Amino acid sequence: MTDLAAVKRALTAQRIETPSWAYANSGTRFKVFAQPGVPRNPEEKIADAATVHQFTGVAPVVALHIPWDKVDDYAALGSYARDLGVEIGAINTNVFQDDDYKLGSVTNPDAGIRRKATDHLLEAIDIMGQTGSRDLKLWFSDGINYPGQDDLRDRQDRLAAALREAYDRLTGNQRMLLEYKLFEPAFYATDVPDWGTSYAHCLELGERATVCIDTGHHAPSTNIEFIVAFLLRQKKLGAFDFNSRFYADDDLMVGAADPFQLFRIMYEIVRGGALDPAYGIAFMLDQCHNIERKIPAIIRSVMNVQEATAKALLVDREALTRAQQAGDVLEANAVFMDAYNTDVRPLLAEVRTDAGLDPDPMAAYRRSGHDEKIIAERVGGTQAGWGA
Ligand code: PSV
Ligand code: MN
Repeated sequence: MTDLAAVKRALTAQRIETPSWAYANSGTRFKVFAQPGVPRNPEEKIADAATVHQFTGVAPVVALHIPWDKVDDYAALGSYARDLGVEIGAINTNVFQDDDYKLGSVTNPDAGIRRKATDHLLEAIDIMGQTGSRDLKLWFSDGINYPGQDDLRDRQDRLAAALREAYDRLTGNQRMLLEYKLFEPAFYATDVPDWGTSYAHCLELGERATVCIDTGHHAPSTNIEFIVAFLLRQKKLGAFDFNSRFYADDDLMVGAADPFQLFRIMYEIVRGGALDPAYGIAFMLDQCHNIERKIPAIIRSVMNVQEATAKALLVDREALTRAQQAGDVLEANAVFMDAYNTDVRPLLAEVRTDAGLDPDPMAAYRRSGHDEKIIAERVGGTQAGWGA
């Protein structure tokens, strides 16, 4: 039997981190469609994150991307965020948008460019000190397009050296999250293509280094929940970048393309005792809203994660274990699917009402007139955008 009060407590305590860049204009390599009301600076992105938190109650952290969110005074940005009721979360580094990085950043054959890229990682750690952020999030676009273009193994050595330098700079509760991605922008070989590569580097670095799973960064049909279970067992899972994909790294709303996969992932989180924020996993979104309104898309994404989590919490673990141990394949699968097929929306509505929130965040946002307000207010200036 599932303890409903415990399920509600877990859902109330859940924390989801939203990405500053998801509030900005974004697009594909073919076109960025500008939207009215889009933030013009990091403060307005943080204000949008605070709005999402206001309607959902479970998104009190916003991740920054440097230099997209570059400001003169990060401590002031941190207190601005806190005044709005949110904290600054992971500091994401960007060593993929400078001409120098054409042949790579920390794995570039040129030592001067490697130095520049590594210095950016160190700069991000300094920023973490000022914002009070715990997590340094690293994703490298590094890789090669043609066989023979560079030495695969030397590139691993260069990567390890840069990671070591950054790792040794971490203090206090600071951690390093190493994200992997199968391909893109490099097409033939990527220097951190998969969880195994990330895991091996993290293992070599030490306990502050853990893997970040971006759900969009795998080959089709990859069993992501297996990776979750494996890394949790090794205490090497540090974060998610949630989003969904149909084809490649689509960055669509999490839970939109494959809600069943999200449920399976969240089940492994619950099974591994890793849902509690005290466990230390950062449940981040990494999405782009190219054609839909951004704030409600992020509210919807947060709700999708909540729904998958609620279903995962409803799995009758005792009945599941009994069926598994009896080798009752169909019963075990039925127990699992019963939870997935439960309509958890009334339960989540109750959780929200208990927390003093509107039970329907999408409708509440629509009614609030906030979208119209930011469209009217945010005129003039330069809209923030992916890559700017
Ligand atoms: C790369 O595709 C990635 O997932 C990394 O997390 C980047 O920092 C982010 O997207 C930028 O949008
Ligand atoms: Mn990502």
